[in-house]
Amino acid sequence: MISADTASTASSVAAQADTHPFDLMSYMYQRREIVEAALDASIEVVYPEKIYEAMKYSLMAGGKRLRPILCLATCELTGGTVEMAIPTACALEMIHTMSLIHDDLPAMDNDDFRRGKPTNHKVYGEDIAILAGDGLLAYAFEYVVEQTKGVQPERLLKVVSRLGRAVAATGLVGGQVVDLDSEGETNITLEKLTFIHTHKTGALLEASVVSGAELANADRATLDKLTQYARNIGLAFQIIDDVLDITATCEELGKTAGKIFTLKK
Ligand code: GRG
Repeated sequence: MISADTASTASSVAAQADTHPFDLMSYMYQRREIVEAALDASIEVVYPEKIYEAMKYSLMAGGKRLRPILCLATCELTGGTVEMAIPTACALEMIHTMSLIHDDLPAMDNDDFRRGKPTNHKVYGEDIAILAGDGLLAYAFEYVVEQTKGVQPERLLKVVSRLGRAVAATGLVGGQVVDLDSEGETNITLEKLTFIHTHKTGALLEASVVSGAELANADRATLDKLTQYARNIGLAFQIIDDVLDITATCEELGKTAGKIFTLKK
């Protein structure tokens, strides 16, 4: 059941769409600008400068900002505001960025380029890159709790718990472990591949979509529908990511292309 609030938001969105067709590209562009400014302001470079610079280097290195935009979008869609969701949106990007820093390390994917720039460990060394990832992960949780305003405390707790679940062995970490274990496997099962995709990529996308609505106090039925939507876009996203890995150039991707073939020996 969709609540009266959600229904009235949906009908006012529909009414607006009649007179002003929704322009997805300009919505994404405008929200991306808001996210960029909030991320830039989120980290102050203080002593010991080296670690804050390393954290900021990867956080501000570009990227589509898909996860924060999804979080803002579902919050707005279900009757909330950008202000309510922006701390969670930034935290999602901090978590995503830390996972990229660690994924690029020699112990994992061993990549030299990310988002069109040298990877964190290439600039700051492996020790600082590990710590920059750790720093971003811990700060993401502090940031959500300290900066979120105008949200019911129990909803905020749900969001914090959801973020934790998306990052832990139940999410990104579990997906990465199975991915590492599968290196060199030429006959990977669909079940295993789906596990990797839904955990390594899908878990954080799902948290991004559902957290926005959670912050806006959406009802259970709306959260369930958004969860289903998020699972589908998570899989679609990963399929496109894998296709681009084969069809796009290093310049277009901003990272090493063809990793699927080079890693699976
Ligand atoms: C989270 C504690 C913790 C550890 C990290 C390394 C690791 C465990 C997990 C790997 C996660 C990973 C790198 C998943 C790949 C996700 C993916 C498809 C990234 C690309 O996302 P885009 O296209 O990138 O949104 P941009 O650069 O646009 O943000």
